[in-house]
Amino acid sequence: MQQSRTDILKAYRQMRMIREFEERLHIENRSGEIAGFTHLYAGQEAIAVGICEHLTDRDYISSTHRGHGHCIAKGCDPRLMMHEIYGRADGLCKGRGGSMHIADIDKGMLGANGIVGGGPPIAVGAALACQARGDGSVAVSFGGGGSSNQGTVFEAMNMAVVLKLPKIFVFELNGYSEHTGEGYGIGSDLAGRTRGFGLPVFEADGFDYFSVHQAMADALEHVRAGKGPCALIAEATRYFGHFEGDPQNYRAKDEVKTLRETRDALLRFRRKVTEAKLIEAGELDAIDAEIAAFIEDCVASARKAPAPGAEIMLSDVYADY
Ligand SMILES: Cc1ncc(C[n+]2csc(CCOP(=O)(O)OP(=O)(O)O)c2C)c(N)n1
Repeated sequence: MQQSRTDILKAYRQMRMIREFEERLHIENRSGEIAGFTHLYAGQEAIAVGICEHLTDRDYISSTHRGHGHCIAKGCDPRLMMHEIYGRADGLCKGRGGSMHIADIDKGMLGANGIVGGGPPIAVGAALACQARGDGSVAVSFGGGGSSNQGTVFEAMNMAVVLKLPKIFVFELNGYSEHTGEGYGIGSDLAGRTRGFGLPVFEADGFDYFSVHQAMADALEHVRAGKGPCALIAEATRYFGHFEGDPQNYRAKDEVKTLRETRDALLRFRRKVTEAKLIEAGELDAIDAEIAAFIEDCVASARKAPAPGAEIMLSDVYADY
């Protein structure tokens, strides 16, 4: 653990923010006030935060349908995200994107994406821009195990290798793709498959922030040395259904309960930093309480905020140059 106290507290705050955001949305979804599908990221926090803690606004990420955690980790404002998910006019994307299409270009967050495998080609374009700028910036795509079966991802991996781009392909293996076990749906060893495309692979324990943080440091060293793209593969879990409302009949009884009790990323982080006497438990408790109150307030303000009027239907349809 070579990170400073400030870095460690920031990482914990980010992971707690994601967890609280998602746990609360899980409850709020039942109110019927949130339109569209919601896919929650709780359980995978260590991956988004372990990776994005290395990035600045000059670096880019592309995300997935399960994008809230990536957005928060990359610096999007959680209050504006909450307003967006409620479809409000003052949401991060003016209420037009909702859960699955949150983007914030100023933060280098190129967008969540309802198309499985849609993010990697976009991030390859961003990596080309990074390469042209030559300032050490990089592009990262996040994707689930299911996305690794998509032709778009194969093409993106090949293009990144051909152009030797500063691009990191992150695969988060949370056990399932919709309702199909990844062990069944991914027909070959993913690391081997990725290497077959010419990408070195860095592997991490996705339940452990420090493991992901180290793997990302190694991945960045590789791409910033001009050696071309690489992949980062991390195993994790999701605590909720594929989407909100998924009855999850395909999961073993008590599967999630056991994972929460034995492998939870936040509990593990807490244990590590308190046992190493880097941080006191009380400091983490204070962050938990502060974030709980903050999310409560975000939900309250989102519920009150006005919806966009019909006039916005015709604006922002085409880009102005
Ligand atoms: C091109 C395309 N095919 C199918 C779907 C339907 N779909 C939505 S999410 C999903 C599973 C994605 O699984 P994975 O990539 O492992 O991500 P996870 O949901 O586990 O985070 C599928 C098949 C889609 N949105 N886009």
